[in-house]
Amino acid sequence: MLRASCQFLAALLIATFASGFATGQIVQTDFVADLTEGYIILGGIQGTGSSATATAEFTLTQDLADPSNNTLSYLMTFQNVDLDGAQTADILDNITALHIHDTTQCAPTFSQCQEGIDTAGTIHLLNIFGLPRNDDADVVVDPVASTISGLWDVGDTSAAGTPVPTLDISSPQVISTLLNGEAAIFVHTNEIPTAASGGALLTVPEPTGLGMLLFGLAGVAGIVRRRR
Ligand SMILES: [Ca+2]
Ligand SMILES: [Ca+2]
Repeated sequence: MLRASCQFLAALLIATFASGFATGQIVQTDFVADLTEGYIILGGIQGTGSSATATAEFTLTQDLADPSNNTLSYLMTFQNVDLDGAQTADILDNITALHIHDTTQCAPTFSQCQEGIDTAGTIHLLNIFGLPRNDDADVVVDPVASTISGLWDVGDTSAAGTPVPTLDISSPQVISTLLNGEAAIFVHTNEIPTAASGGALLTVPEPTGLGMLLFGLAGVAGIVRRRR
């Protein structure tokens, strides 16, 4: 048993360090967003009264050696909204636009914008769906599953964005905004064009290779103690 445990630990050590070398230039970060109306603050008023909500998962993959390989994958699952305008006869629940915003930067043309808390007038990092256009060539809208998914990469439209020109996913400024929790998704509908729901992209802590190694060491130490 002890021998097997030591063999397991050795394999874990090799796997940990082999993985570290093999993926040393690649860093992945997971995010989630809870797109509830509670996040929205418009003109000092929190909440919109809309029943539109969604959950969202993201994975940022950074290639430290070549940022042009950076990507952000996303999967959003919606409730009480109409993705294609055909799910309900009511037009108010139709999604008109879906964007990732940088909540720290107001576009100069929006005097009512409040940096850090206000969707109205903060710049777009990515126009995912609807107006003004779909930037992501990989976006998939599935009204049956009520999901929107895709992959933001440098091949996607980034110039001439709205309200001001946007940066692509290779930009250190975009990466910093994401990692600092300053990016947010906003869902715009006919009912509430300013944003029916929204939420910040928050990082998800994950067990690291070192954490797995410490877990393995603790397990072996426990076995040794029991044998004594
Ligand atoms: Ca509808
Ligand atoms: Ca893409």
